[in-house]
Amino acid sequence: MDMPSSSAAASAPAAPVSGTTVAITNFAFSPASLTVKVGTKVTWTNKDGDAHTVTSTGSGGPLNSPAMATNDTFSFTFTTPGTFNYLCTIHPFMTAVVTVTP
Ligand SMILES: [Cu+2]
Repeated sequence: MDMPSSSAAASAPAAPVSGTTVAITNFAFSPASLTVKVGTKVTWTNKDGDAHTVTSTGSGGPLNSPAMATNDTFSFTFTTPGTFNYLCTIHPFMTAVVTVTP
């Protein structure tokens, strides 16, 4: 679990799929498909100038963020395995999925 602590320039858009962060940028979730193990805390960060939400598709889903302003974050810890589809309720064309494995 070595984490580079250097503050060296992060100019490359490195987005490891194994990470637990999702960026919201250019009206899209990145990565749009994230796989994590159960118990993982996933954090979304709104990098856009527009507000977005992280909201489970359909009813009764666990994801239900408030509208996130620029640079706001929203975190959720997935405690059950499954496939969790979500979208931005303000821009419903923004869809993505988190797959939680046992
Ligand atoms: Cu949005």
